[in-house]
Amino acid sequence: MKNIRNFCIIAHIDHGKSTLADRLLEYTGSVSDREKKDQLLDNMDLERERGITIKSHAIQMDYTHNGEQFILNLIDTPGHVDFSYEVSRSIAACEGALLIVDAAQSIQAQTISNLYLALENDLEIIPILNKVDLPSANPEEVTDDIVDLLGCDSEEVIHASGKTGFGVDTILEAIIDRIPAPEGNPEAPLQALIFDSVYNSYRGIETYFRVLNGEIKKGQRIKFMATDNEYFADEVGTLKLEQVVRKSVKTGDVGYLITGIKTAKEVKVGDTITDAVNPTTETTLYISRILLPKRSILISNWISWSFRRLLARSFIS
Ligand SMILES: Nc1nc2c(ncn2[C@@H]2O[C@H](COP(=O)(O)OP(=O)(O)OP(=O)(O)O)[C@@H](O)[C@H]2O)c(=O)[nH]1
Ligand SMILES: [Mg+2]
Repeated sequence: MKNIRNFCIIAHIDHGKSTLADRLLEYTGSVSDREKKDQLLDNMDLERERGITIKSHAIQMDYTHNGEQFILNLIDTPGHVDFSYEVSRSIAACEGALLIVDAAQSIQAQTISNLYLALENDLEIIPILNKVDLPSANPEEVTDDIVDLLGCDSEEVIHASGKTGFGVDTILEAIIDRIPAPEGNPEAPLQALIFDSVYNSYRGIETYFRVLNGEIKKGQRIKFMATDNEYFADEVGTLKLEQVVRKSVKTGDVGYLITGIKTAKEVKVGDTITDAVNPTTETTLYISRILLPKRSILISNWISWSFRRLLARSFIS
């Protein structure tokens, strides 16, 4: 468990989340040359047609760092405001977030609102100044904006380009060093958080979850706590580019579950999966844990940043 990192990628629309995810997948050898294509995780027809992310997409990468094996679970999220609910669910399954900011466009509305969601869930934030290859990039000024917003040091802001792959090694190192490993008790009764689900016409609903305590095993009799419905775990596994069937998915990890459920209503995002015979006594309080102190620091940083920007602009004009 100490070698697992769960993180999401958040940003304003088009700041380059899915493209940077491509580079992370390539660098870690998670895609073969044959499988490579732009914005690989945008696998819905509509996403590919429009070049935007609509659903969150989870994928697992294996990565060796200083001779140690790590499992990195990445969740790419949509940047468009209409999909913020998607983002909030993904955030709840992670310990850290890559906050991407376009070096030409700087901080925008969804940068801030997605950052709020991440801070409310107490995620470790890794700020990334992306698209530094652009001729219109303004790295110094935008780094200052990020520093002002987060109250971090400028050295913590990683300069990167999803186009050229610059900075990807530094990002992976930061994921391992700065994002905490998941906590949880592998011996406790199963407690897993549902963060997403998709409908598959052959297999019924695929439920995506993050195991908080215990483990979920193939063939286990499980219960969804909010609906009180019981099912058999017909298949469990982890999420590589293709799903990988496993005998069990353990504490701290992210995976999928197939139970033969056909109606989407039965799977509620935010619900807890537990063992039917030996249920957990914990309830998941993941969605929207409000950490007021952090939020107020952020708001005051934001106000001072906007104010300084306004002053700078009036000087220029
Ligand atoms: N020059 C340059 N272009 C980039 C870079 N990263 C992404 N782009 C381009 O920016 C556009 C948006 O990239 P995406 O990766 O789809 O952005 P996104 O943040 O995933 O977008 P949404 O999921 O729709 O919010 C695409 O045309 C990319 O080719 C970069 O580092 N440099
Ligand atoms: Mg995207």
